[in-house]
Amino acid sequence: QAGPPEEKIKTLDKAGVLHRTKTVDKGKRLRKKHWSASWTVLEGGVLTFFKDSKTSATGGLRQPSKLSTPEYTVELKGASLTWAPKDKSSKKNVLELRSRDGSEYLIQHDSEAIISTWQKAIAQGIQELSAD
Ligand code: I3S
Repeated sequence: QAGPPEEKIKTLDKAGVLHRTKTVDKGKRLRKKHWSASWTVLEGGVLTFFKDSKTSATGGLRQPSKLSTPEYTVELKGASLTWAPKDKSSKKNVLELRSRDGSEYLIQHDSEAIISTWQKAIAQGIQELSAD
């Protein structure tokens, strides 16, 4: 028997457009950075970067996977998040996310206020999952 509908709705922590690039794939450093603006969703302990930034906010919040293809999904369990050291990028406000499988991503937004809210939300997600 199905529970009440609210149980099936995953909690959305955060969504928005961020600049991101993958720098390491499962331990293998990628030769080139390809920064792109990407619709990004944090929910249920998973951070998903979609292929583009054009998914509509309203539709994207509800069912992003039906509207746009996820390019990268990062499980926050066992991940770590730090501010990227200056040698990783000349851009400002860059976060470095390392996943448990040894992949690394840089995440950036020109607005310090916006990147700070993502930093807090992702760090909190990581912390909550490590408490399990
Ligand atoms: O680590 P790099 O090589 O300085 O990263 C830059 C390159 O990925 C560059 O691409 P091209 O080599 O095609 O120009 C990007 O346009 C830059 O944004 C990268 O540097 P930053 O410092 O922005 O992450």
